[in-house]
Amino acid sequence: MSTVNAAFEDLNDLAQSATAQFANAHTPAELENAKAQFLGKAGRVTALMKGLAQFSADEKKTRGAAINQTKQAIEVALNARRQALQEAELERQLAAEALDVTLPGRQRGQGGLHPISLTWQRIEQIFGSMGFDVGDGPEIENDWYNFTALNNPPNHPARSMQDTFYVDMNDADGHPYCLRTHTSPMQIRYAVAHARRQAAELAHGQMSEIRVIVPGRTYRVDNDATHSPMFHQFEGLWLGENVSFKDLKVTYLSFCKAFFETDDLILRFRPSYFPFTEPSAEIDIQFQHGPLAGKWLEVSGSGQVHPQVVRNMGLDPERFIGFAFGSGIDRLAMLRYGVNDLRLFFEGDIRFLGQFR
Ligand code: 2NL
Repeated sequence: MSTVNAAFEDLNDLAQSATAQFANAHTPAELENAKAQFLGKAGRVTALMKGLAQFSADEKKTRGAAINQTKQAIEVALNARRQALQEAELERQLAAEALDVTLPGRQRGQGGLHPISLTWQRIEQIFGSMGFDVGDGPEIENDWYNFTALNNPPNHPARSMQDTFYVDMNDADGHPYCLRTHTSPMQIRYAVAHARRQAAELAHGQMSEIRVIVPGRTYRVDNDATHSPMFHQFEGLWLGENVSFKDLKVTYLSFCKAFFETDDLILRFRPSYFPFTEPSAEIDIQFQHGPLAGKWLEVSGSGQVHPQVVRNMGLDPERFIGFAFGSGIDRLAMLRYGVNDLRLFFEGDIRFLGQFR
């Protein structure tokens, strides 16, 4: 075997072992290390080139050409491996960053009604089923509708600035307007309108009932865990020829049973005083089962509408008799949902509000 042939076989081995080492490299860094062993300054191909110096001009030519061929073959193998690693890396990245287009999209949060609104609607629905109309009117009232028509004496403490928010503007009688402290003034307005509409019928001895509830925002100077300066009330009014406390009891008990979704409920009247009713009574209820069982809970003020108030409505108290009541919507919502701090309703925290349906 000539030296030239022996050299060619060495070169063949060299190219093969380079290709094998490149295949063993699994990262660009490993591949660069492998490359340095063959093509680097101290690499094996470089060493062969340096070794040419000892040969004659002719041999330099043939050997040099053979080494160059080998070098090119190694470079081709190197580039092929580089590309393979790049493609593998790209594949890996694509797999890692892949979007699952079958995942559900980001939904907008589903809104819902405020627990006070839900309670308000529930009250309207239940009283509606018992034949009550719904009245709605101004939150800024004058002195007549908010106090005088309701038989409040001129110096009644409820009129004081400690209890009532006043507006910096006077009505026709020279009294300041105020934020209504209850929804009764709207019931007076409703009854007055009813009395006017019915005037013709009344002249012929006919009479139709007034049966209305007025839910709405009301305002008092008060602020603690059980009182908010703005709160929600609903008042009921039923006036007719023959409406009695018996009707009040049946109406309110039926309402409570529907509202709390239970028949295991008893109701009692407790004597009280309001300027606009006589006699007057607090309404207490007691659950017979469940977490509140056995406790009397005050849920409403009530009474037979005072004859002077009936007169102030433009109606004849000798013909119109009946009852009225006033209850807190917020308080009923607290009892129904088991909420112990009124302020939660007004803080607007979505984590709290989102719990009610
Ligand atoms: C209370 C007391 C009450 C009334 C409200 C009323 C309305 C008219 C005529 C007569 Cl138009 N009365 N409303 C009657 C008794 C009690 O509310 O402390 N509620 C939370």
